[in-house]
Amino acid sequence: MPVIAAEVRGHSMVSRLAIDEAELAEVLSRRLDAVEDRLRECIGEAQDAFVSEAVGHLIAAGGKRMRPLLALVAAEFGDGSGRDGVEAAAVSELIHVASLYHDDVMDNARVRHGVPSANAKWGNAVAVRCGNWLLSKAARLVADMGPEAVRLQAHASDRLVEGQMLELLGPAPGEDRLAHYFKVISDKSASLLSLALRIGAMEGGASAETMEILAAYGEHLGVAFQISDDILDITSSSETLGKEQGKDLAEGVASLPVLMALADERPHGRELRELLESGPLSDAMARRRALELIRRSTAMDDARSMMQGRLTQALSLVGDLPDRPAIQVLEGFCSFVASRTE
Ligand code: GRG
Repeated sequence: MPVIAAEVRGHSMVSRLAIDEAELAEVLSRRLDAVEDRLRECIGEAQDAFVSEAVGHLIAAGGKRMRPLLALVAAEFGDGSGRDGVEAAAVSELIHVASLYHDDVMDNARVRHGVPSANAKWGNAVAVRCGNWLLSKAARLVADMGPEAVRLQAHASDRLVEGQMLELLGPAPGEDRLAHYFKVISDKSASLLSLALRIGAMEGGASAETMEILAAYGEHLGVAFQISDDILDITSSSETLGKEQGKDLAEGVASLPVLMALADERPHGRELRELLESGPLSDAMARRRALELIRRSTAMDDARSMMQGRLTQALSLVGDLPDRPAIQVLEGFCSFVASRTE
């Protein structure tokens, strides 16, 4: 497997969340190391050196490891008789990375985590099979976690794939576009954050009630996180993103900032409507103009306040959890998401 990116080795999320309790930060960092070992072990199980390299490509290239950290934090809400959440963490990252391989094929993305995407390096056929390999590996790990974990993982994978399909299809005639957007992002993004928390809590031996609260927190956090990603797609440069900017516009996908800008009654909104009526913006000049119109409208503020609303809902759930030091990490995740678009 290639050299692991510094972002992963340095546990960037643990540092970014500025966890006050040194002991908790240390435990989580140690467990994240164990997750990396587990992921490497999984990749090493490939029967062929090329398969191992290809499926390890995006795992090594970087990523924040948000889902693994959420699973580990959720395990902290157990009754003390459970396990550390490392297996749940590895499962959630395998599924996440599988979805990135597929996503890059669908978007014809050339770059991911600042390195050539698998499809750019080896073609679509290899990239799709890498995604399938990783998803299957996750299923094998989950099979050893018991039937309830299998049921939860199947449900989340189902939502992931269907969310992506719904995004591709766009809203049905007459369907509310905003409702469609929220359905898509709940399914394609929030479902996996929620799963990570749920199976992490299960592995840690948390009560059914705690699991439900953590899963609901994950749904809100996941929706807010995807909104922040959609805002960054408009506001950040391709260099900062580590992938192409304005991806949604190029594909004709109306993300929340776009939907908000389209509703703007001022001349900006009218010009944007005219531009987007012509279909996906494959022309770079038209895309630049659309990005400028969206940035100048009230859309960014509207999108940010909807994101904040979901973070407030996530935070209110945290108050219902058993009082553990890990609570501050869940609060930290909310601050992190809010700060991404400041
Ligand atoms: C094969 C599991 C599978 C799914 C196929 C392609 C697809 C269906 C789903 C894609 C869903 C997708 C890419 C949603 C976006 C989720 C998202 C916000 C990704 C970025 O997450 P970060 O920022 O990623 O946590 P890093 O780069 O940090 O790992």
